[in-house]
Amino acid sequence: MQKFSIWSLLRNSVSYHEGWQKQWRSPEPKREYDVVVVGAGGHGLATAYYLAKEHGLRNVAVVERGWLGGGNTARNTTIVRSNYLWDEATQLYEKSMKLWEGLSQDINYNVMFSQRGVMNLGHSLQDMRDIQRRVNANRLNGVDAEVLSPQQIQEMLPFINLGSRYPVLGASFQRRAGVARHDAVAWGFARAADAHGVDILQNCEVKGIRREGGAVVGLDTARGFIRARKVAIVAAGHSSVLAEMAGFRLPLESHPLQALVSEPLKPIFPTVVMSNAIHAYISQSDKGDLVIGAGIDQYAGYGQRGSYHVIEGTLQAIVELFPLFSRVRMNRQWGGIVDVSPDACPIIGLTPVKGLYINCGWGTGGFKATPGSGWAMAYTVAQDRPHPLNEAFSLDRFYNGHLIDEHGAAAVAH
Ligand code: FAD
Ligand code: PYC
Repeated sequence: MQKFSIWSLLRNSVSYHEGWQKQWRSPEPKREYDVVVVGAGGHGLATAYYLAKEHGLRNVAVVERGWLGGGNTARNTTIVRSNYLWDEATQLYEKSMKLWEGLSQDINYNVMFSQRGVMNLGHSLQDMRDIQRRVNANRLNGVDAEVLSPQQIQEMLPFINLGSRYPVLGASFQRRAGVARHDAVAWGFARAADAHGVDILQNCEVKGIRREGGAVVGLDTARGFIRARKVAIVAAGHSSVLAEMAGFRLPLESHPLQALVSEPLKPIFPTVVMSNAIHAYISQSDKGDLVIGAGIDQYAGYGQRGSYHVIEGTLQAIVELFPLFSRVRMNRQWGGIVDVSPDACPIIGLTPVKGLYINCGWGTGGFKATPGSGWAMAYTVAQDRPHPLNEAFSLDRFYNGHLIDEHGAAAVAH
């Protein structure tokens, strides 16, 4: 694999950047793989990468119905944090945070991880009690967290309106949290997985999952039948569709979730601000756009678009908090399909079909988990059992009642 470094950049700059190799191959599908991962979003690509890197599995393919990274991975607002409430969730997201901190070096690809901090605003006394409790829980788990007073918030954001219809009484703040560049995450994992021999098969929709004697044997795809010893479903908003192909059901609802970006502005917004209570969050990309997101559309659906009344409510809230932005023009809007579980936590583990594994239910918050999710999923597939980090996130919890209710820390209303 061609290495990115200051020297390779310099070398290529004098030859008009014509010497760069393709970042990954586009091979024909083999007849058979040890593992096929369904879904080339960040989570699927990370799973394949860690299967190869950590577990030495090289006969691996990732099959994708469209283009790699074209699902939620390329549609999200890129917030990365690990300030969840419950021990199980905090440890999983914190594992991911640690991987983020070394990711660009590990995969030799700049994912532009920027630890500019994430603020979760409190607008009522109950919000502030919840914030105190979550900050305490985070600290007990060794995760950095602090409570900011309104004055401290105003020092960071002098133009915030603390006394609007949504009074700001304080916030939780995680300094190690921030944002990363979503496309780069998909491309970086794809390139690193490909370098380990993983075949990435785009335009290869899975249309059926073949089983024999209760075990998976392969996939019917748009590019023919592919035999597989093991299959990992990592298909986000379409997880239920794939589970149905394998004859079991998932406790998930698929909903549209949307975001929008403004025209580019000079750097003005130094951190990330989220408000669960008013369903709005905002940051500024390195290009200068304000990146703004909303809560989910309440109806279930597979249309990758959002609706106007949600945009209107979100922008109303943003302008109340930041009147300065009232004349900024919005440039683009889009939606993704998120797979929401009843306790706002993911499912990572075994399924009722032998050799078939599932990673889904990340809902509105899976981007931050991309490396950790791939790492835990790779372990689960390679060892045929969950890692202690994802043991609590099995499908069984919906039968035995050991739910991990993270609605409060999900930070986006659903
Ligand atoms: P995806 O990237 O959706 O990958 C799944 C892939 O499976 C897709 O490429 C799809 O085409 C493929 N697939 C589906 N069916 C098939 C099939 N039959 N055959 C083959 N391939 C198939 N999370 C955060 O942590 N922070 C945020 O700030 C944040 N903001 C968000 C904002 C928006 C607007 C949205 C929509 C989501 C946001 N999320 C955020 C959530 C996050 O984007 C997702 O949880 C995460 O990207 C899921 O990653 P993934 O790789 O599992 O999914
Ligand atoms: O989980 O932090 C999050 C998030 C932000 C926007 C959407 N999800």
